[in-house]
Amino acid sequence: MNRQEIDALVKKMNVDTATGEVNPRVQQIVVRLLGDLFQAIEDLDISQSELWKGLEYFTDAGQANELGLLAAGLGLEHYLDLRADEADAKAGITGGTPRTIEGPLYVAGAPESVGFARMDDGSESDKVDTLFIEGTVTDPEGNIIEGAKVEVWHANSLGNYSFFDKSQSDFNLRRTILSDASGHYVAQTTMPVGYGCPPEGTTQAVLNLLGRHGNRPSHVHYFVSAPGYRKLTTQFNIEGDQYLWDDFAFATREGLVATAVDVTDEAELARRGVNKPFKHITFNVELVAEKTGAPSTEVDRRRVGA
Ligand code: MBD
Ligand code: FE
Repeated sequence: MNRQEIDALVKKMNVDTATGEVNPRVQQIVVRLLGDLFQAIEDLDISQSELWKGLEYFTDAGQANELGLLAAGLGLEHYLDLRADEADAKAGITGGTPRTIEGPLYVAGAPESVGFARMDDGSESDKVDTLFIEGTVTDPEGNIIEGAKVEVWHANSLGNYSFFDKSQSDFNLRRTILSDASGHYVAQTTMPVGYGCPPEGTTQAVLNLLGRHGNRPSHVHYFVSAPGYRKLTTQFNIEGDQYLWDDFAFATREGLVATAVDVTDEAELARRGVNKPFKHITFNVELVAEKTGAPSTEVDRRRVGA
């Protein structure tokens, strides 16, 4: 069939059959995606068995709760960032810390504090370097933003995230820090290790068939928000990781590479209240003022709240 015939067929089956109230946006999207799928079946001569394998794949991926991971791994989530950047540019919104993907592992409701938070529960203190992360939240002109909500989350020394990894304590390595009167936030935590897709999982299965790995570099996620400013979803990825520019989720971006500096100075250790050398990352955040008519930075997606 040609595209005209396919579109006519899709319409006959899914538009002309409507007897109840239609959601026009859903209809538009379903009709378009079905037409594109039928066309792909035609062009690639996709067999019945192949089609069922595909549907069974989505069943399995959904049951494994890996569809968010798949969206990251196939670059869908990064593509949406590129589109959001384009939309911002069109709306005249420039500057500020670059966005990058949320990923599938955020948990709402982390403990909140002002200025400082200890993020780790101490269970890995002997295995892994202590990391201090600090920065200032400002607008692009450098004006301090007090009371910005800085939500931070990252993986442990095995690349695993609390809640999804039930062996970790509740909200381990997840905190919400409000910037202090100087716009400053400080997090004391442990050095994250890059995430790897579950090797026997559904996402890795498709990556294997594409000849791809499923690894991320070491990174730390952020949601930063403040009244009157556009919500920022971002992360920094840490210099020196072998996957820094070979991230299976394509989240590393210019402006979002952080350097972990070794600190050994005794006076500095004492000041921080720690008894061994630590790593230090500076990650300043610039939020852009909200603008009426600008594309929304809120993404409505299902998120767990433990
Ligand atoms: C992660 O930690 C992550 O950030 C993404 C995008 C995908 C899988 C795991
Ligand atoms: Fe992550």
